[in-house]
Amino acid sequence: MANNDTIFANTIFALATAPGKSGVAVLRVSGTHALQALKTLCRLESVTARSAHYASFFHPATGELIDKGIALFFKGPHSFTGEDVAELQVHGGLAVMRDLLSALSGMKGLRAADAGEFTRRAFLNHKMDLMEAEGLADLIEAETQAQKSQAMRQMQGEFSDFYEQLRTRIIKALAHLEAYIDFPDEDIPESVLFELTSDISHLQSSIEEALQDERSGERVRDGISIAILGAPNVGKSSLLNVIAKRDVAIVSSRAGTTRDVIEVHLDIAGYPVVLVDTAGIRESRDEIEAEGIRRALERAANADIKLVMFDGGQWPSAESGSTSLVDEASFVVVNKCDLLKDKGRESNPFSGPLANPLNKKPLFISTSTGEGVDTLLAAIRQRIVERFSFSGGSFITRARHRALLTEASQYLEKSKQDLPLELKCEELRQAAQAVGKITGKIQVDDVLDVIFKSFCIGK
Ligand SMILES: Nc1nc2c(ncn2[C@@H]2O[C@H](COP(=O)(O)OP(=O)(O)OP(=O)(O)O)[C@@H](O)[C@H]2O)c(=O)[nH]1
Ligand SMILES: [Mg+2]
Repeated sequence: MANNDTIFANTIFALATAPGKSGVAVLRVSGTHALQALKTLCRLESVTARSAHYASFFHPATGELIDKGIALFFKGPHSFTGEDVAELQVHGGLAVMRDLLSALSGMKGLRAADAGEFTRRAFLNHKMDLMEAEGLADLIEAETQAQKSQAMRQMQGEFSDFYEQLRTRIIKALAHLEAYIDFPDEDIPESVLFELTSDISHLQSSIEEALQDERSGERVRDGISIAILGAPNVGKSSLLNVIAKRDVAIVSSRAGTTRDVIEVHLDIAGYPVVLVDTAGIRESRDEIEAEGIRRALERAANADIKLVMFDGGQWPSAESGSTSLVDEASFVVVNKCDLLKDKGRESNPFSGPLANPLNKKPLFISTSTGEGVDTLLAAIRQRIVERFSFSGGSFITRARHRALLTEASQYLEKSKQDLPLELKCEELRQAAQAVGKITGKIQVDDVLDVIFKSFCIGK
């Protein structure tokens, strides 16, 4: 049972490296008792900050030598959390780790850290803002190049600058307006209100511009979804397997083989991609297949890119259920081009202004011979880079940022209405608060738990 010491302990400790066997593991201790803990463990009289000490670590209860390693001390506020921090670099053995953790947990004022607690303290001690903390979490999660570079930019405060400038501009407008609050309305020069409305409109345009980013920041973070769609038996699962380079989905000559949504995670041009194979779309009385088709259509609606597939053996005849799925976000893919009839490549049911205003050019492939697959992949790669790599980058990487920015824009809109000055000011204040919540400049206790719980323990 936790005693009072544990409950009120303000010094936290955790393994900062991944649990398991490793050459070196790092344990981190943060809080007012960090220095004392280090001295006790290493039996040192004094410890120099920011110097590496080659030390022996002893269990205070048993006196047993646990390990030899490096001890480091960072005096607050010049540390990651802003508090006194001790870092122990030891051998990454399971028994070493268990003994060290047991030694630390037996010390007065120390307790095991919660998930994300080190970063939370860094935020509370103003070492980083909320945007930067989220960037750090994303950096740890990053698997692809695009994810890494976006997370780095966010972690280094590039995105925070955008939001802070926005907030400062709103506050300036607010201050300007507040200066007139004690004036009777008729004494305020027309030009002041006119200038203010124009400033607010400029602010709104900056926000709208940021919102119109094709959700590229969120896509980079969460993955771009590509759905393979089409009638049964056209070779959707075969294409998934070819692109994934392994037998993920069952392929058979029986129509209606795939019933569920099958996902494969890939890295295309540095972007995280979720490639989705779906059930063939047709009228079906079979309850399970019908559910599969419903899920396929749902995926189609949410996909960033659609690969709408047709059977080369039938081409240029094309199933209407599939043709209706072709839109701006689609590629028309004709599979089984090894079975194409003479002149099949010249026929295009999608050409002509009436047949299809999008005038999609089909890509001919054969998952059996491999023909055209590289060309299709190159086309997908190009589309991803075109759509998701904004030169300036997106400032929005989570739904939270988008919702608050949208909210800010709505408050700005209201502030332009014909309202008493006090109410206009209130709308502007709310707009500034919404933007402030993005970087955490405005206290946001309710979201802190959600954000920091998603970190791993030790970060
Ligand atoms: N000749 C030829 N046959 C192919 C090609 N690609 C796939 N097939 C065959 O077409 C059949 C159907 O392939 P699948 O990949 O299971 O088709 P699917 O679209 O996933 O089918 P459902 O899951 O039923 O919707 C299998 O017998 C494949 O071997 C191709 O390029 N050429
Ligand atoms: Mg299939």
